[in-house]
Amino acid sequence: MSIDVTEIQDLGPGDRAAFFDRDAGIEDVRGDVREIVDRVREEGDVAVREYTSEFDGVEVGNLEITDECERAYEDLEDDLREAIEDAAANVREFHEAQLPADWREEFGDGRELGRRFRPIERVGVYVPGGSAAYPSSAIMGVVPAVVAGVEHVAVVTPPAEEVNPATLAAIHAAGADSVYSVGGVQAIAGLAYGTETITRVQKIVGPGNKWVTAAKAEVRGDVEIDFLAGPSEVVVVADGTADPEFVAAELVAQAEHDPNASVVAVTDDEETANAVAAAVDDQANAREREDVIRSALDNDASGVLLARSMSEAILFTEEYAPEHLAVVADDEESILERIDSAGSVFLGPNTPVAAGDYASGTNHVLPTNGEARVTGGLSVETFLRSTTVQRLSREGLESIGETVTTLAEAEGLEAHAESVRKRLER
Ligand code: HSO
Ligand code: ZN
Repeated sequence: MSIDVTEIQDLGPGDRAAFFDRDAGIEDVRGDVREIVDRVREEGDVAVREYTSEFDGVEVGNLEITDECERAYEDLEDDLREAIEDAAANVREFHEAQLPADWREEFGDGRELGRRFRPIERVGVYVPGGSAAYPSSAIMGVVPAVVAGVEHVAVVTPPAEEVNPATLAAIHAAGADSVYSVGGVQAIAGLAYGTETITRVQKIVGPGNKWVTAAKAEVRGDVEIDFLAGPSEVVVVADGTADPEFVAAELVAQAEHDPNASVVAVTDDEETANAVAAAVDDQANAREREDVIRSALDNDASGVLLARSMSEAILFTEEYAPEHLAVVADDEESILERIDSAGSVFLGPNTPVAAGDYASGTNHVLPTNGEARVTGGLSVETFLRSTTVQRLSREGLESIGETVTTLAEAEGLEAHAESVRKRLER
């Protein structure tokens, strides 16, 4: 079975909807999720342990495993520990560059106004386990929180017969304060409402499967969340100058994450389109996770698309709003100029998405399912709140006094007007 090239102009409304209205399937599990959340909320640790035994098949001893993470870090092979440290250092550096400075400015006629940034006090980071146990995701979730200055960073990660030691080590290296051996819906509920062991947090971030994502949607409102991060996505925009092997490698790489991943190449060059489709097929054959890759390639939101012009390719991409956007073309910057909706952008032939997945320093926890239309990925700002600050001089109060009293009276809020007049009359 090979992957076909489809012309964008031939896509019917149903095909277009499959590309543009992607859905992580979380609505299907909302009912079951609600039940689990409610029980954890009412029964705490007892419910957490029962669900862990039921869903993970593990009887956990200590729910808290903070010290085990430190031990895993110390026992890890040197090259893996160094790779974790290198990646974490780059992620730290990039996120430190994002730290906003507090500011105050004089806005003419006596209004001194500014903004101040302070970290949220307690946050929870979900680090996936199982076949998607990613040490890199521990770094991506925890490091920005630490850089933002969050005082208490809790991590939850599912237990298993043998939890990936690199994941535990990365959680420690990233700088988490407390780590709990719990995953799935019960972990999100534990963080949202607290249990005897788990301290409740104010914001929950991080990727997860559809259960975890549905649980985040369920507790949203009682606790802040980042956004709903679903299976991986990439759109590669390429012209006739792109190397089809590289383009195909991007599709195959993100496809290996999840049978529900969505991967697209879009180009205005027919020869490139055909070569990419052939290369995807070839490369998929050679990969260990071929089954996962083939399922992802089979998705209705995946494919190799031929556009009549780069403009058509760009419009398609903007409407898709992919998690990852790679641009491999003669003039990448002018293409990027015309695309606003993407979680993270990779420009040029030497910039594989895997670089950002692991080690260049940008964050890989990114909006999927078109959420890139309204939000960016995890960043230092995810963990900050801003406060506005002001001081008016006598002239400042005089200059806006009448505007305030007129509007206050129009709203029937006489006491507001009076609080200004009292001062002006002095
Ligand atoms: N590409 C994933 C992140 C990841 N890649 C983790 C490798 N490990 C986010 O969509
Ligand atoms: Zn990846």
